[in-house]
Amino acid sequence: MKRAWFFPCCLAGLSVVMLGPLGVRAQDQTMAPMTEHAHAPTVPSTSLTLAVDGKATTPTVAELEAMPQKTVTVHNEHTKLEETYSGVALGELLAKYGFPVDKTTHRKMLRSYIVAEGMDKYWVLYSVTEVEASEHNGDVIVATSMGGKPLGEDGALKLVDSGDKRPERWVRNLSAITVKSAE
Ligand SMILES: Nc1nc2c(c(=O)[nH]1)N[C@H]1C(S)=C(S)[C@@H](COP(=O)(O)O)O[C@H]1N2
Ligand SMILES: [Mo]
Repeated sequence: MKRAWFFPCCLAGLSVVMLGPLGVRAQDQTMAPMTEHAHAPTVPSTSLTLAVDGKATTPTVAELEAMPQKTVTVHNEHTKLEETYSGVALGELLAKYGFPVDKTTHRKMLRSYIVAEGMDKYWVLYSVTEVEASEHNGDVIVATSMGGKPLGEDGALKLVDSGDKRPERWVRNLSAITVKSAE
């Protein structure tokens, strides 16, 4: 008798655990009014244009994946899920493609900023100091996978940061990173 009880309960419990988050997300997409959170149909990113002081390079996704990888687990306050992303630290990317931080550029780092833009032209700002591992506690990475899998509708590249309480500065379908100096 006990066994007959156990299995149906187990299944019911499991489906709540598994369908719960999906249910929330599905409702979000169909019933929520069109806000800035909403996923508009978008063109997936396939490459990244990185411009430092007006000089642009276009590292391929394969080149990004060949660099040292960083994995971060973050709480997505929007989906209420823990998400594990892997990719390259943005600080390392800047170091390799035009903004190495050393004694000669340290002051410039303090006064420089990053515009990170998606295919849909959504864009956000970070300071260069915020993406430097030697300066800041949070990690900012250009992710190429989540949970060991490709990013799907989030494109080839997604900017993710572990320091923000909300995912508003995460950029899906990341397509361009521009570094500028405020001085
Ligand atoms: N490319 C792109 N990235 C974006 C947005 C967007 O409109 N376009 N919205 C942002 C906002 S406001 C939020 S809250 C999160 C939500 O993303 P998620 O639904 O994928 O968790 O994505 C952020 N990244
Ligand atoms: Mo948002």
